[in-house]
Amino acid sequence: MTPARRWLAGLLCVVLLFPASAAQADNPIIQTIYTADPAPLVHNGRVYLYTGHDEDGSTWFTMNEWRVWSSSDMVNWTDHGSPLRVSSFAWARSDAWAGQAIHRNGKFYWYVPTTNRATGRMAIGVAVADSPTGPFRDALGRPLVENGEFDPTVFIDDTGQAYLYWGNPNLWYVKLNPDMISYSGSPTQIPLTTAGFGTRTGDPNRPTLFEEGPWVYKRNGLYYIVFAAKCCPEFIAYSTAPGPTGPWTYRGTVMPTQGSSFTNHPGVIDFQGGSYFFYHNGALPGGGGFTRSVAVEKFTYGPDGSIPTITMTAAGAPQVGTLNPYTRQEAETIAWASGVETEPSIEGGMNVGWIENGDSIKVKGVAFGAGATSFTARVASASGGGKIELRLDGVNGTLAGTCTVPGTGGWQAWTTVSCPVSGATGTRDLYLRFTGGGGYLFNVNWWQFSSSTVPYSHGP
Ligand SMILES: [Ca+2]
Ligand SMILES: [Ca+2]
Repeated sequence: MTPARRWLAGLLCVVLLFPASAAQADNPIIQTIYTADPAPLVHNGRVYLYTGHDEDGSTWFTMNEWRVWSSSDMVNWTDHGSPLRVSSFAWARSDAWAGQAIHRNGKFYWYVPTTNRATGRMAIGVAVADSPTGPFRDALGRPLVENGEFDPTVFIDDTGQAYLYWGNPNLWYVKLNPDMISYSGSPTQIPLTTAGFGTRTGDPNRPTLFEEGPWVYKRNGLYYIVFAAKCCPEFIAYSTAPGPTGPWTYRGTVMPTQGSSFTNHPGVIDFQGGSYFFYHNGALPGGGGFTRSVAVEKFTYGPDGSIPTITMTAAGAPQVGTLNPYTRQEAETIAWASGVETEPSIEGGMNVGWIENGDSIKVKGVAFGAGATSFTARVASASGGGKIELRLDGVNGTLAGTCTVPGTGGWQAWTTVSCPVSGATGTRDLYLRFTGGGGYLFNVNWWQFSSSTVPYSHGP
């Protein structure tokens, strides 16, 4: 943990002392690190969210790795760590900037801009994996395409033809081959006309609003390009077209300049009947233009396919469904974290760590039903351990149980602890509140409630 991170953790604790604001806040959706450049992907009933990672205390775009998160309900997000980093590309030097992943033929292709060590220019690499959470490997051992521009977005049309778009200051595309790691033809510019991309005043070199960060998709027969507009600060705008390469018509603002980051980056999906807009801002403590955080809002398209103007909120998107506490849930599945961080676990996946007295994790919309009777957690501690308080509806809410965590002889020396639970009924927000002495107390890998209720029985 860096001093800056410790400072951030402390500030997050302070934020939670103001329950009026904290109780409703689920945006930004990641609190354990700074994240940027969201790229959501819907696959098999989950949203996989690919992001960059702004290092703590950055004063430039200091970004060494990409990260993956996922959710089935848009509010509780599981941390899948970093399955791709600059060092995954032997030819890359630095700059894990804004990419996007897509699924095709059972594989996941992640297009990312990074700086080519040999040329010193931004290039676009492609990584491939068998799972949306990786591990990803460099598919080519060289850039897929390189012209010094960046911010790739990828799209597969109904015809099966795939397109890769990217660019700043220009806007380029190539037609990807079905293997998704090669292309036919040459990189081609999309003409940046004011009719297509709006009018920018005051910069004769850039007459249109298009700046960077394109996000291309098709919905109800209409092609969309959502992009970061103007600079700086940026806002988010969009254009539409009857085909994948145009001609584009400028349609206006998606999100005004807001949120104390001078950049922004769009990601748009439909999920479980709703439409969602991902973006980033500087809303976390210590946040700003180089310490950004990914957030999300739900929206509804107009009857003509128009995107409404969307405002950043601290509340974020409503929950889709509920979370089942009677199956194993990862400790790193989090609606709001205060004071904790995550790390890879020797048992696979990630675990929560850096837990100190008073830290907490909120899990939203937990469906206890008729009532839980016990709680089990997978824990490890190189110190003397501590306690997990199970609080309902708020970090200081009703105490439904307390589990004691012993020292286990190591931060990755895992054991399972259980404790009785009472009063956990219905659908409630669950807070895991950690207490103990000084220093780091213990790590948590996963947890699960159980109920003595006979399944499928009704009545007393
Ligand atoms: Ca802590
Ligand atoms: Ca875990």
